[in-house]
Amino acid sequence: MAPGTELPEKKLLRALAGVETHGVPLWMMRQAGRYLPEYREVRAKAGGFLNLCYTPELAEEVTLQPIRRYGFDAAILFSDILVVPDALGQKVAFKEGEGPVLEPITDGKGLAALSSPARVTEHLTPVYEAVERLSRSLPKETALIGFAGAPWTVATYMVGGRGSPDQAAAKLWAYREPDEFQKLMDILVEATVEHLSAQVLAGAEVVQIFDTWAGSLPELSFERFALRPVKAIRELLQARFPGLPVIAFPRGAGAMSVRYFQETGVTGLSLDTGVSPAWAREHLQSRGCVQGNLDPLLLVAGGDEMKTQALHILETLGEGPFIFNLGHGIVPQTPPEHVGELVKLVQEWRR
Ligand code: 1CP
Repeated sequence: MAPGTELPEKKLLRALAGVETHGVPLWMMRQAGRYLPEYREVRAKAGGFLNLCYTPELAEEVTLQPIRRYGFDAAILFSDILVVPDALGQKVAFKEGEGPVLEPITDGKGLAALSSPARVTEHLTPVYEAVERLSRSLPKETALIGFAGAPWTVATYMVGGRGSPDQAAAKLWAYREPDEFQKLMDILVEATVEHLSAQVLAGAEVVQIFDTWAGSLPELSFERFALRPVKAIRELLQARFPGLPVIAFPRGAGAMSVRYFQETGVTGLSLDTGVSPAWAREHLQSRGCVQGNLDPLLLVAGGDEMKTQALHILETLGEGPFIFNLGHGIVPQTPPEHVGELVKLVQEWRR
């Protein structure tokens, strides 16, 4: 935080600034979505997932739904990481029951056909309008999180054309022609900085960078394609917005998280379920705020097992700086009442 800046009041922003929070701030990745009946209703009306993302009133409404139900400390803009390839001119479709499908880009010719990364924000104005609406409609204690995918993770979808268990198409391109693949990274760094900057200008107070597939890269590639692009994005953003809190989620990074946190210089690190809380306390929390990391399937199971494991996380990391979250997104089969029980447990912990 810049010298002379006043301490923030919102609990989530206080945790990120490393100051006392009076209770643990809490939100959940994918807190808006198919597990909520009110989401499914809006989604059915919207006629297509991208339509939902690009209709400001509807994106605002589904962002607010989990806040109304549970009073989370943060709202995350309802959108998707794949709006960036869409804005770059790649064909992106969300097929019912199949997930996202893109027309794959596999060579320099495909890259040359993309539109300018400096201009992605022109296509994405409805997204920023949703952010503006939210910054007016959210309760005053709720922080607003903007987000984007990290270049590596977005590239896995752009190159593979869909989600894949091994990210083979992107990896093979990166291994065979690292310099050409780097051009895709450079395009995505620039596009991501523009996209996140526009969200901040519209009212986002924090940004989160999702690197869902970071953990599939071996060390040298992790350094080049996961760590370095996120470091560049963080630096460029904070040059424009000094003190802006940036959270990164390098899923599966394991022991490489230590260097990643240090070298990217991000404000907060979101931990996946595989990270030991005690290890994170020792190696990560001294460097800044950590966030995580309950298994989303514990939220499906509920009951004593969910409570015991949530308390284990709270007892280990709860002194802070800490934000309670899941280790990955809420899954559609989650009973909404289990979310309510977990929220109550976190809110009542040591208060
Ligand atoms: O039909 C539907 O309703 C579509 C399901 C859905 C939803 C609710 C998709 C398609 N995206 C989203 C919203 C979304 N995606 C958010 C909203 C905010 C919130 O958290 O409430 C966010 C932050 C994302 C981010 C996202 N999209 C990631 C990174 C985080 C993660 O979960 O790993 C990734 C990898 C995507 C791609 C994507 N979009 C949708 C799906 C089903 C997928 C995954 C595809 C796959 O690899 O199988």
